[in-house]
Amino acid sequence: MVLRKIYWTVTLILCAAALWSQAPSGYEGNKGLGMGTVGTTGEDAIGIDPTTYLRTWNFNDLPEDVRSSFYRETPREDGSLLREYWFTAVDREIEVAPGVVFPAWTYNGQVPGPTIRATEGDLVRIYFTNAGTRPHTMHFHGYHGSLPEDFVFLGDSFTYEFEALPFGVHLYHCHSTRLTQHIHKGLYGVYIVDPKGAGPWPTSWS
Ligand SMILES: [Cu+2]
Repeated sequence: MVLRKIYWTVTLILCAAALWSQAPSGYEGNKGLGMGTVGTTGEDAIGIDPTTYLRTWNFNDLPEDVRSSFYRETPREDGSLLREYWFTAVDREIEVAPGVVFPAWTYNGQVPGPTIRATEGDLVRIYFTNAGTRPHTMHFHGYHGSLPEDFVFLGDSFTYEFEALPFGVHLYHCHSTRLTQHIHKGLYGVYIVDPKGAGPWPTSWS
């Protein structure tokens, strides 16, 4: 009986101490909960450097000889450009926090996928290969010529071609079902269409 009383007394004290230690006295962010920044993952872990990602479109972060394997532009008679892209869906484990690995499905090994940028009226052509483990697609918001349900099966390829319209910042993503699963696994990216006559694109932030 005495032992049982001691047991419950100690248990209550420990519970109270635990609650007290977590109570946000004079709230100071997450300090009271022992949380905060615990490290970094780095460029190699997640497939991209987030800062570089914000300044990158049409693979312009790559050396020219490497870039030409993923992107090519050709002038057209009407003054617009044909922009050609090479995209591959591939599974890849990415480290979303130190020691926390997420089995992602990616476009070209990165999440979000590479940013596509064109000017209103350009012709966009994308050679897409599915090297992943599920049927995938590329579906572009804005004008697009293909149907979302045109699944590209494992090992297959598909060419998307459409006029860049309307201008704006759009989304592209995989449209295979379950749609939410394919997007949350990492198959999405940015598709920018600049207005015609908007002038040269910036090359730096300064
Ligand atoms: Cu997919």
